[in-house]
Amino acid sequence: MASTRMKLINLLENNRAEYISGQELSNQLDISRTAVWKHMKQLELDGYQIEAAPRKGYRIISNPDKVSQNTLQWGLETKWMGKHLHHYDQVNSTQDIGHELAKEGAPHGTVIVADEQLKGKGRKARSWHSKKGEGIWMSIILRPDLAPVQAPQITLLAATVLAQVLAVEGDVEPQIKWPNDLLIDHKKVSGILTEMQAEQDHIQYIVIGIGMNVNQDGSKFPDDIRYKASSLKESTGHAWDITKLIQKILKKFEHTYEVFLKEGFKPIKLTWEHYGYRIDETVTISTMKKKWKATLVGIEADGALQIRNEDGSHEKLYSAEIEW
Ligand code: BT5
Repeated sequence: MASTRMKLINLLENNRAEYISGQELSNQLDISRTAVWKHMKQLELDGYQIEAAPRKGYRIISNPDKVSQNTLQWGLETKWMGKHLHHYDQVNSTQDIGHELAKEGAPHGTVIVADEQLKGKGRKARSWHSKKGEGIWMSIILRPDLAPVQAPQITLLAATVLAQVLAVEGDVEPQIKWPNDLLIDHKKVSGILTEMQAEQDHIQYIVIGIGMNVNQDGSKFPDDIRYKASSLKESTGHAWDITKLIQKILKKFEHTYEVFLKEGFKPIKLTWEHYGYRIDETVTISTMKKKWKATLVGIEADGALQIRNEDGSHEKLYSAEIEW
């Protein structure tokens, strides 16, 4: 169904200037004219404006500005990432759907996107504010051939993907606050949540959740995060096409993942450190037990944060917060 619709969109896109008759579409797609008509109705529901002129045929007048499986997959320049893609108007959390699909055997690179999340999740049972149509609320299922201890590398990899997409597309200067926050001008624009199902020595699957604030005005954030949250629109002064941004993220993710498989974690580490927030600076760090000042040095291959304490000793941290 989806691939016939994709072919139909291609035919219509390639004939934008002219009409293409129902009979011709039916011949080219090898489906009945009634089936062509049904697909057209579906495209209209997806937000395509289609003109149907008697005796002439069909033509696309305008593309949708809303996100759907079709719009996401049309023009998606990837080999495997997002080839299985599920779009929902509203979900509790795309992470939950990711786990369900992964348990049912969904392949590596399956993507879940929602317009709105009612119970968006952050780490440690925190919540993630995900209002309708304002950002990217997406989960990706990966089946890496890795040991569970290497899973944090995938979070760090994802952070470099988002930083690079923001830098290139948004012409902004993003920074990655260890371990998983993307900041622009010291405010959080994006967060990553990595969850996995693993055996002792092997990852079965990872569901990597990406939340990115895109088109919010600052005043739309709830009071408790307004001072520390921002959106791409806030940083650049204009609204963004969410579909295109998702496509860019998926393409960059696929490429970076392939680099990681070929060359290991080193290139990812270098990119991460290039974007690292306050690297070589003294910051305040807090854990459950204490709060202290230290200099951020970089990251380790196992995802740990390297710090240098005021007495010159080096330390690896696996769980801590860097204060704002
Ligand atoms: C994260 O957690 O930053 C991970 C966020 C992952 C969200 C995605 S959306 C798609 C997928 N489905 C889900 O259900 N989740 C993933 P953490 O580092 O724990 O940060 C959470 C904290 O960020 C909250 O406690 C708030 O202080 C703040 N926060 C909540 N919503 C925010 C938003 N939209 N923008 C900026 N900060 C926010």
